[in-house]
Amino acid sequence: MPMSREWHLVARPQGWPVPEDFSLVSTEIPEPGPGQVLVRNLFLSVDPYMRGRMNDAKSYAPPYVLGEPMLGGAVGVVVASAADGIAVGDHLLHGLGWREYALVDAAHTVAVDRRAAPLPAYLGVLGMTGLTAYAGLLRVAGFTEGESVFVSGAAGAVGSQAGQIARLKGAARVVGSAGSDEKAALLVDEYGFDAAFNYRKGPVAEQLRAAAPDGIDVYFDNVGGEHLEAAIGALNVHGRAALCGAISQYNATEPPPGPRNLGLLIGKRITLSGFLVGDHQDLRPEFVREVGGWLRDGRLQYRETVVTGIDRALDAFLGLLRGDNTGKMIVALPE
Ligand code: NAP
Ligand code: FER
Repeated sequence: MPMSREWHLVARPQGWPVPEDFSLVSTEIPEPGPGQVLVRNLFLSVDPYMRGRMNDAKSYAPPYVLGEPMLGGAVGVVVASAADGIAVGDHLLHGLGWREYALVDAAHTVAVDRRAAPLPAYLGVLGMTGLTAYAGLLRVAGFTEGESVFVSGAAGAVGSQAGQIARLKGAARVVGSAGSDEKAALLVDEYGFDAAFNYRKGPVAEQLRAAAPDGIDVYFDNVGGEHLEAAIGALNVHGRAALCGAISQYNATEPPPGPRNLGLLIGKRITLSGFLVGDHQDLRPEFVREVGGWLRDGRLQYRETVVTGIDRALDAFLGLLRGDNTGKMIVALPE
């Protein structure tokens, strides 16, 4: 009998997750009940926020349950349907990733069109990470034409898109940071950033000052910690920071020290705004229209790092936390 494999969390990671915290489990493939569809997953998303859901801590998303399959974005093809309006062969976006076959309530799926875009794009550039970049830069930070922008995590899915949106919307200067010389070069050569640096090569504050000598008006923060402190130092009067993520702290076992220069917010009238993409779904139609247009015109570039095989999904997730990816990290499950 064909079986479905799925990744379970079996122990809560302390610090960096290790393979022993997870288990790849085989289960029988279920039949859809009324209103349900059975989806053969084709592409899984692994995302930094999943690290937070591995902790037993109250947060915006509930913790993963020990001994049960983990959750996450996925795109797949319907192989059996007991739901009105959904047919075998349809492609759907849904939230039951980390597994080969998903039994999903039709109400919790979104149809995707693979002729309009390659399927993994619905997890990245036209999906959750893309909307995060769009909403964070344009709505949360309130970026306007002629401003200077600094993006951390800039070679990743969200960051590479945030920086390019700033450029396409008329930024005076776009600066990015990333974790290798190759990634920094990519930001300038392929994504059109004005300057970029490798944060591993020296203090962020110094490298940022050299890259943005006239300061910055907007900071898109994917990293937190030293990056946030450096950005507060570089922000101009009335500057804004959109706090998107703090990946430098996701595996910390002690609370990290906050930026030591929060006093600067007062005189510079700086605003720091945390946000969740889920609160900005109303922007989706506008986001898809505008980003879809840039993709068709070749004005927006994106990369994906694709890891193949359900048995390698955990490697993909751990690699994401280490920075093995350039652009969106995707797990492909070929048919
Ligand atoms: P990503 O940037 O594609 O991948 C994560 C990247 O983080 C890695 O490639 C790595 O790149 C970098 N990184 C790892 N450890 C780091 C450290 N100590 N210091 C600096 N960089 C480090 O992931 P993503 O999905 O686009 O997410 C980016 C950020 O946005 C994350 O913080 C995520 O939690 C957040 N996010 C927030 C929302 C929201 O609604 N608020 C939505 C989506 C994502 P390097 O090689 O450059 O180190
Ligand atoms: C992330 C991906 C998604 C993240 C947050 C979200 C902070 C938010 C999702 C939501 O709006 O529910 O990596 O990190």
